[in-house]
Amino acid sequence: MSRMDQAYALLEAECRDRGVDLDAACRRLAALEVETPSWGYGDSGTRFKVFRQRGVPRNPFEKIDDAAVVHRLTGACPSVAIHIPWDKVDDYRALADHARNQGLRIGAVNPNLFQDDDYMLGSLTNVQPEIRRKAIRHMLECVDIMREVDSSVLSLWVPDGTNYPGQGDIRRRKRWLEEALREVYAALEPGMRLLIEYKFFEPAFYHTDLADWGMAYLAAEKLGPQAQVLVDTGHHPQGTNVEHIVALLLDEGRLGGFHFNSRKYADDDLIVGAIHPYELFLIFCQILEAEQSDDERVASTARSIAYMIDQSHAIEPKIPAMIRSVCNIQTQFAKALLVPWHLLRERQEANDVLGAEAVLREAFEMDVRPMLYRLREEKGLPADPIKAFYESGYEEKISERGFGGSGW
Ligand code: PSV
Ligand code: MN
Ligand code: MN
Repeated sequence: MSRMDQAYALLEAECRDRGVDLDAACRRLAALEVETPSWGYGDSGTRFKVFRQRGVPRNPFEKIDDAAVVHRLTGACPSVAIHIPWDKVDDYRALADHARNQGLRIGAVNPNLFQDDDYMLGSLTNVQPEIRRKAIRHMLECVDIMREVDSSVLSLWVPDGTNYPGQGDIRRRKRWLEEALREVYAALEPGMRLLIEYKFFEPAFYHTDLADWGMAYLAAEKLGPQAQVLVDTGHHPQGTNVEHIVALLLDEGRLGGFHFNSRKYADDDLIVGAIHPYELFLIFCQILEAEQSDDERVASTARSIAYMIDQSHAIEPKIPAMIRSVCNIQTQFAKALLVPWHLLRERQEANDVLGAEAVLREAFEMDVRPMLYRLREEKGLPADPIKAFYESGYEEKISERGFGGSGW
């Protein structure tokens, strides 16, 4: 028996003692799909500097090539999100075909309401009607692109806000936003979803029109069932209990998706799971518990979550950083799969404070590497995807692209 098989057998025995079916957990892990963002493959940075790296994609087609490499090595990333106009092309069907030929599909389409000069004082909430119209037109164009690339997710982040008290009329802006979203929502086809993201500050510093989950939830609730909330893990004030937000949105059937990344201070967009792995684990605990809910609405909401990475690499080598994020997600997801829910419930009902806490913590403390190795072996994937990337020669190959590819 190999060392890994022995480790798997040990983990299996430990799981059996805790009433957890390890093979079932492995099957669920194998089905986990995580979308990677096209902008994570290009050069991006901070407001101080964008450092150019050799070999980054020069166009959206090459971003897809890099996303395909991540999928080939991890087996977990069959879709890639695009951002318009960063990924503007003449022929979106050709872009979708290019993805398909490499075993990928185009996932979420992200409109960009923050880089046009006209949007300096707001896009969908601008006091000037013609600028609001321009922003709405851009979003409708994104719905057309969704049709062409066969995407079902329109992922919206509204950067609008003000820097000073009195600069804008908060209530008028709220109504303009609602009006705009109603028009966009009406253009969605059945099966398409509008995922509404929120962020508490930046680029605006005094007030942001969609600042938190409650505002995004309210907007979604007013629009209808095809609108849901998107939780970007980096978009909350320090100390926010993100898993609580996740639980609440799940219970209301309004959790649509995630943008995973890590933050230490603000919207840092670092490698997923690099800073607060326990938080990521606890988020997955809420989701996996909800997947088994007797309430079919809650269970199906949990099963339909769009798991996406939203990372932007200033100093990291792009492809290995993306693979690291995917592996970290798989690790925390695997740990959450090892929670014995019956035992947790038992201890909660007995008001066993420490015992209940221990059930979660002990799952987090388990070494799930045998699960990950088993999964990769069964799918014919390399045991160490990052090592395999460096050995593949792909880095040398793309260095021929030279410098100058931009994520933004
Ligand atoms: C905004 O900070 C954000 O998280 C949104 O999701 C954007 O689409 C993404 O970053 C890329 O700018
Ligand atoms: Mn985001
Ligand atoms: Mn962000």
